[in-house]
Amino acid sequence: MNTFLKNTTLTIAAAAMTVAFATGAEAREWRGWNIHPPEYPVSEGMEEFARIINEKSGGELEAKVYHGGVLGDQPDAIQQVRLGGLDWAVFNLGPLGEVAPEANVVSLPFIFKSVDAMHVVMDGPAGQQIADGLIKAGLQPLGWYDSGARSFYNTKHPINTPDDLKGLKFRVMSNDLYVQMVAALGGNATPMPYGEVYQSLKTGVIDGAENNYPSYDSSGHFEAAKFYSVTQHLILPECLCMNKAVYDGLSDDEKKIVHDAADASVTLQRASWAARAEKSKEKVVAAGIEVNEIANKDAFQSAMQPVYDNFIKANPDLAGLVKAIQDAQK
Ligand code: GTR
Repeated sequence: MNTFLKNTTLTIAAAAMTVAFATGAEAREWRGWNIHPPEYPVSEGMEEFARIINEKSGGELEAKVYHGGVLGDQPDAIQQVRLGGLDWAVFNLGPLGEVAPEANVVSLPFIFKSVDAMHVVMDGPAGQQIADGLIKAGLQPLGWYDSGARSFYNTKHPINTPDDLKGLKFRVMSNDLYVQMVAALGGNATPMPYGEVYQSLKTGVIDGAENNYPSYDSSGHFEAAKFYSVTQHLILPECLCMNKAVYDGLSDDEKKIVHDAADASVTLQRASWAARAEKSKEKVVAAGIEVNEIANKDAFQSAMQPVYDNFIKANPDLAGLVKAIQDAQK
């Protein structure tokens, strides 16, 4: 057995033991990973999830959230929750695409026409297929959180056409699709942990990045990169999920508590997201950020054809899912 498989097997065995422990008399703390600071819609949703679980289980289950990425960066945390080193988290579907090809479909740029369309798709059969892919990867999805639309920002100039990306280096999340996406637009991309972006913008290691308004605001990136161009190339949901072995070890009553808590946290997170998106936009504009809307995104969209073609070539079995998502929005 190679070392990775051996370690994986050992970690899965350890996870199974902790399941037995969790279902026993003593409560075990479920360690929850969160990349965001406490004052953020994802964080509020996670706190609500933990609060309801702790309350409804009468102390039998104890979910806890560690904010601010203190338990590691996102790609590492995904592996930890898969293997049982951590119990639960909210992950962006972007980096999740690296472990579940089905989840990668939402990282095809411009696949969703709007946040509302994304909700409809994720709540239907396509969302179920994506959830099944995550389950195969050892993650039990419990609900989809909002994270709006991502747009490019940089330290140099507004982006109005793909040509404006030329010569600029952008940080992207850990997913090869994003490297291809930026290359297809004529720029350079480098995957980098979220926590390193601020400093890298300040020191000129990168010229830009891409994100929604709340993250652009809370990360302080707006202080370093003042040109925000509303490309809205990615609308990525986020997944409230837990280690599958821990979930499978729960009784039916406990599963019900977990799902009720997840549903309530999704409702709270989405409402909080909508309010925060407005507030963050106002805040960065008041801080002197130059925002430019892009009325016609055709040039950006048509440049994405090779990204779609490569994806289908590498994942022919997912062509149907891509088409189903497109058809559901016609
Ligand atoms: C945020 C997202 C995080 C993380 C971050 C990033 O919008 O909520 O989970 O993915 O973007 O760019 O790394």
